[in-house]
Amino acid sequence: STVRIIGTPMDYGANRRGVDMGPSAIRYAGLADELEAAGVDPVDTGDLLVPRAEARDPDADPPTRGDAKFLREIEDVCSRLATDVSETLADGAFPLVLGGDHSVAIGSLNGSADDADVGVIWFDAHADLNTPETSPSGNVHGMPLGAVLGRGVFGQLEWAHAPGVRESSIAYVGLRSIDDRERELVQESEMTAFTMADIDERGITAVVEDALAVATDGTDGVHVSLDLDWLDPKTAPGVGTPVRGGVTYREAHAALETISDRHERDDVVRSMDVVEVNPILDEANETATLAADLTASAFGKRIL
Ligand code: DIR
Ligand code: MN
Ligand code: MN
Ligand code: MN
Repeated sequence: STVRIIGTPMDYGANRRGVDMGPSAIRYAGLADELEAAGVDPVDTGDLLVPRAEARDPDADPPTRGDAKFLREIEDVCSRLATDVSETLADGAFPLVLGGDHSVAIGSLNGSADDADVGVIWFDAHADLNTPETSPSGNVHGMPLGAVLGRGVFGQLEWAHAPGVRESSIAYVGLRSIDDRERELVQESEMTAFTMADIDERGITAVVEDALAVATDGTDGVHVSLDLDWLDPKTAPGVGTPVRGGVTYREAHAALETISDRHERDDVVRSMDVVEVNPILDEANETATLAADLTASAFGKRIL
């Protein structure tokens, strides 16, 4: 099967801090070779054009719209990314999106759910369910699920809202950092939220199997979104918003192997993004290397 690698060097959602270099770092870590070794046929389509903020017309509207920073720039990139992702699926290939900050998932999910009902597995320390109305930071990387669900002002933005993604088909795995207002939103929602405490209690494999059950029930396929800050910062230091107490190296591999075991049986996964690798904050590219390894595990790489 063909996996199309789509680099999206966007840093607008994380307030411009170096996460735009993520796609290069993950490629440099050997992603294509790892995927080939896993038995898939990777085709790298290069990077989407992400205009530099420095090139912005100084007379244009200011970069902050309401309480979301760089929302116009993010709209431009995510709209093009959505088209690339849906065309990739129409060609019978698998879209693998390399971020960039997590706002790229607005584009991936709009593309993946363009013509389908899509379940979501969200591997992240954070809930990413804010909207411009609730965000404490104004950073859109804390809002991609709020956006695709059409919450708040996103309900009026067609490029952001993805009606093919239903709340009840979304499962979080590994939550441990939720804003006060977001906590209520998660609790009142129909989403399934597995926190780090659930992983402690039940083990990662059982939790991921349950997440797969949620995301496959009544959908045409699953989108896997992997934010590297899901892992413990000792293992994945190269991220912009590290939170102690994340999953270990082994748990992360077991999680993605569980996804690929299920995919090999039922062909359930249709798209994936790997986001928030920040080479400026990394130590000798180890977080990018981990991102490449985990992605290969998701596509079937095994020890034996
Ligand atoms: C926080 C941080 N919830 C925010 N979000 C992050 O700014 O909305 N998401 N870091 O990945
Ligand atoms: Mn995230
Ligand atoms: Mn995160
Ligand atoms: Mn839309």
